[in-house]
Formats: sequence, structure tokens, C-alpha cells
Amino acid sequence: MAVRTLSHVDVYAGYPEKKVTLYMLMLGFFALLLGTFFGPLQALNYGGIDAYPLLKPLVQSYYQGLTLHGVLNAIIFTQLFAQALLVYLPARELRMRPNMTLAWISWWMAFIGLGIAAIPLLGNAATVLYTFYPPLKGHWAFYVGAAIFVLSSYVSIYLVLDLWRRWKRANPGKITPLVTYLSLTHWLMWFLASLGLVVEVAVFLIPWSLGLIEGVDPLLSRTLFWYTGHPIVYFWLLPAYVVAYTILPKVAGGKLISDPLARLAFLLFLLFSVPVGFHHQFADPGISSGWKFFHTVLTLMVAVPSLMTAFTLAASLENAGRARGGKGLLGWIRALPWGNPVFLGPTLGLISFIPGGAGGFVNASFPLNQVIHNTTWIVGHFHLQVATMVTMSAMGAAFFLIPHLTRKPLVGIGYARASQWLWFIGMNLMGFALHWMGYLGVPRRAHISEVASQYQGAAPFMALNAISGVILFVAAGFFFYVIFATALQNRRLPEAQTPEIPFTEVVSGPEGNRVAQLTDRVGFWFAVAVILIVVAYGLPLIQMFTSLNPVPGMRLW
Ligand code: HEM
Ligand SMILES: [Cu+2]
Repeated sequence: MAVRTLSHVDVYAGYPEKKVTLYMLMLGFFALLLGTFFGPLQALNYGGIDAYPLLKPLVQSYYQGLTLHGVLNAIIFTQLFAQALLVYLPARELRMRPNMTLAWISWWMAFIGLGIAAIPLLGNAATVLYTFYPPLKGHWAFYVGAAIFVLSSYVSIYLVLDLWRRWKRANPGKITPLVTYLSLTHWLMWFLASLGLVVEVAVFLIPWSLGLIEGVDPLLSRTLFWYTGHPIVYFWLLPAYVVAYTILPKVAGGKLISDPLARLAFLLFLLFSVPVGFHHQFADPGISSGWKFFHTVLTLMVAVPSLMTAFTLAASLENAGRARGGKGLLGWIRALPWGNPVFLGPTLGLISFIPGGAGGFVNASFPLNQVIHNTTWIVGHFHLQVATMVTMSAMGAAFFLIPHLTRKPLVGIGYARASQWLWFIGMNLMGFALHWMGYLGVPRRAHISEVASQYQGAAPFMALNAISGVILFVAAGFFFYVIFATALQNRRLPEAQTPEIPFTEVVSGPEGNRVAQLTDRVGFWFAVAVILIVVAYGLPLIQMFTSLNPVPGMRLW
């Protein structure tokens, strides 16, 4: 491979959007690096081993570590990955440049917001976990930093809307290209979804933490939080789906089976992601069971696009395996490119998504939820989703995106491969153990290594947890070595050898397809989504806003 050293100027001269994308991506992985560091310590805690005293005086308590873990991984990393991928891919697909001034403004807002929030987090002044439920009261800088960080995503929303509008003007009557359509629906969904968090933080938590108002209403705050807190999981998930629909089939050596099905799945996410948050509040008094039931029904609607995705992707992978010469009922599976880390990440993530999704039905079911509420079951569930499916898709994407953006060839492909297998094995073991422990009643968010003898019935699963923590520590080490060694090396490929984005082709396209045409009426569907939200949340929110029960804040750490 011809490799030489080039200056930065040469690399980004023709494509300034590559540089801002790289900065978004690497900032996101840096957050993941710090956040993930605590994961194995938490897994050891749930194995009865307390490693936190080793971190003193840097980290004061288990709960400070847990807050850093949740915030950096689930809020910071996920948003930055979406901002990197789902602005850059549509721009590449449409062959258009996003507004570069705004693109940099979004990066700086994310960076500054993160910096402001980091001070109280690292200083143990905002150990409120990533859900920051009032009346737990963190330092105002945490809420202000988080708000600036989240608002940076609004700039990304605008960037993609602007790309799309410019393209539509230049191509009247044509159907939006697939990657752009999926990105656009993702950002519109996030715009609707994020409003709860924005109101909670801007109207209540910031004034409260600054001492401008005396108290906040815990029920209203929790409701606003979960208004965003459920669809935020789709905000994390849909970038992974974009990889799975529009990149993975090509990497596997085949084609996407159906473009209109992909559009329809994303449209259903736009409609049904938001009006469902009460399923996180089954145990909250103050919301009638009628509304909880209504949200449960809408929650189960999300199974439709999820199962459509499972079917379309499995069929696309079979198409790829057969195109590679795989024969028989299962021979196509063997024929897939299991040695390619770009393939491994999203594919192993998707496999983990099957038990993860099945567990979601238990969470969403009113009576079963009572058994596993606030136990480690929930932690097991969402690690198979966000920490496996979403994170592994991002890892797989990094393996092609960093070389594409920088022209630096991937370093340590063996480590890259091993990182994906180990992450998959570690997360599935941990997911299994945490589910089972939750079923036995072990609480989540608990420093249980201090009282491990209380949980002797769960001992075998606790041991499994500790083992998976060690496996995941090694997996993370391999992964971060690969991406940082790749990004920080001096070697670059010549321009002619720039690795391309592996956009997939499709078997059945959108041309002349009625469903695809209907889904393209984005403004109409956006209005339908708004109506659904008003129906599901209007009355309960009016009730809560008109009967506030403000309480003062507390600091429990
Ligand atoms: C080395 C990998 C990881 C390990 C071993 C790990 C382990 C754990 C454990 C055991 C908990 C439960 C702590 C408790 O309830 O007291 C936890 C919580 C959590 N993890 Fe991870 N995790 C890892 C990576 C990730 C990743 C990549 C994400 C997201 C992208 C993530 C998101 C979360 C979130 C949101 C929580 C909940 C925090 C809270 O309850 O406030 N984790 N993790
Ligand atoms: Cu939910």
C-alpha cells in the first residue's frame, strides 16, 4: 500500500466538512473512552468487588463514577456520533456541502457545553446520575453545560433540513435519496423528542439551581424528562439503523432488499417514538392508569418498525451471503465477511439486539414491569441496546469513517476484530447476568459490593458480572487503541486511494413506489407526529402544570 505523509491542508482543502465530522466523531469517542472506563468498575461492584477506593481522591464515590458513566456514554457520546454521522452522510450522498460556519458552531457549542458540565461532574458537585431526577440538585453549571450541549444538536437539525431543502429545490418532484431521508426523519424526531428536556432544564432546573425559584415539582420534572428519555433511545438507535440499512449490506457483499421498507420504518419511528414516555413512570403516582395504558399501547407500536428492520436486514444479509457463494439453509451465514471489523460491529450488535428487544416487551408490560422495575434487569436490557447495538455500530462505522475522513489507513486490524468479538461476548454475558440478577430482585444504582453478603442467592451471576467486566475492559482497550492509533498516526494514503463510504445499492428502489412517495411528504407526517404527541401528553401535562407541588432541592452525596 502506498502511504506517504501529507500536511493537513491538503487533506481537507477540497472537503472542509470532513474535518468538522472528524472532530465531532473523535470528541464523541473521547467521551466514550472516559465514560467506559467506569463500566468495568461497576460490573465488578455487581460482582461483589469494590474497586472504587483505588480512585480516591479523584473520584469520590461509586455514584460519582456512575454519573460520569451515564452522562458521558449515553448523552455525550451518542449525540456526538449522531451529529458526526447523520450530517456527513447526507452531505456525501447529495454531493452538497453543509453550511460550514454553522457546522463549526455546532462543534464549538458541543465542546464548550461539555467543558462547562464537566467541571461540576468531575468536582463531585453534580452527582445526580444521568437522569438528574429532582429533588436531587446539582450545581447550576451542570445544567447550563448540558443545555448548551443539547442545543448544539439543534444546529445539526438545521444543517440537514437546509441540505434537504436545497436539494429539493434543485430536484423538484424527485424522491429524497435514502440516506438523506433516514437522517432527516431522525433529526425531526429528535426535534420533537428533545423539547421535554429543554423545557425541564431551561424553565425549571436552571432557575432552581441558581436559586431564582424555590422548588420544582418532581412529578412534572420526571414527566418532562421521560418525554425525552424514551425517544432519546431511538435518537441513539437510528444512527445505528442508518449504518445497518445503508452501509452494512454493501460491506457484507450484497444489496439492501427494500428501500421503501427502510423509509417506512423510519417514518413509523418519527410517529411513535415520542408519545410513550409514561411507560417509564408505571410506578409514579400522579398519572392515572388510563394514560399509562394508552402510552403502553403506543409503545408496542414501535415493535412494528423494529420487526420490519429485523426482517429487511436479515434478508439483505442472506442476499449478501448467497452472492458470496454461500449455499443451503445456513451456508450463507458462513459466507459472510466475518473477518472484516466494519461488518462485525453492526452485525454482532444486531444479533445482541434480538434478546435486548425481547426484554423490552417485559419492561413495557404493565404487570411484568412491577417485577423488574429499578432492578439490574433494566441495566441488562439497555446495555444490549445502547451499549451493544448502538455502540458497536458506531465502532464499526469508525473503522471505515476515520480512514475515509483522514486518508489514514486502519491500524491493527487484528485488534479491531478482537475488540468486536470481545465486546460482543462481554456484553452478552453481562446482559444475561444482569437480567437474571434483576429477576432475583437485585437493585440497580446500588453500591452493593459494600453489602454483597445480602445477595448470596445471586452469587453465580455476580461472578459472571465480574468476569464480563474484565472482558469488556480488554475489549475497550483494543478498540480505543485502534481508533486513536489510526487517527494520530502520520501516514496518509494518496488522494486517489481515499477509501470510499460503502453506500449500499438496493434490490427494490423507491422509483414508482407508492409507499416511498407517500413517506416523502415529510411536512404532513411531521404534523401527524405533533398531533399524536398532543393527544398523548396534552391533558396530563396541563393537569401537572396547573397543580404544581414544588419541593426544595437536596444533595445526598
Ligand atoms: C465496558 C463497558 C461497560 C460496562 C462493563 C458497563 C457496565 C455497567 C453497569 C454494571 C451499570 C450499572 C450500574 C448501576 O446500576 O449501579 C451500568 C450503567 C449504565 N451504563 Fe454501562 N457499561 C459499559 C458500557 C456502556 C456504554 C457503551 C453505554 C452507552 C453508550 C453505557 C450506558 C450506561 C448507562 C446509561 C447506565 C445507567 C447509569 C445510571 O443508572 O445512572 N454503558 N453500566
Ligand atoms: Cu422507554
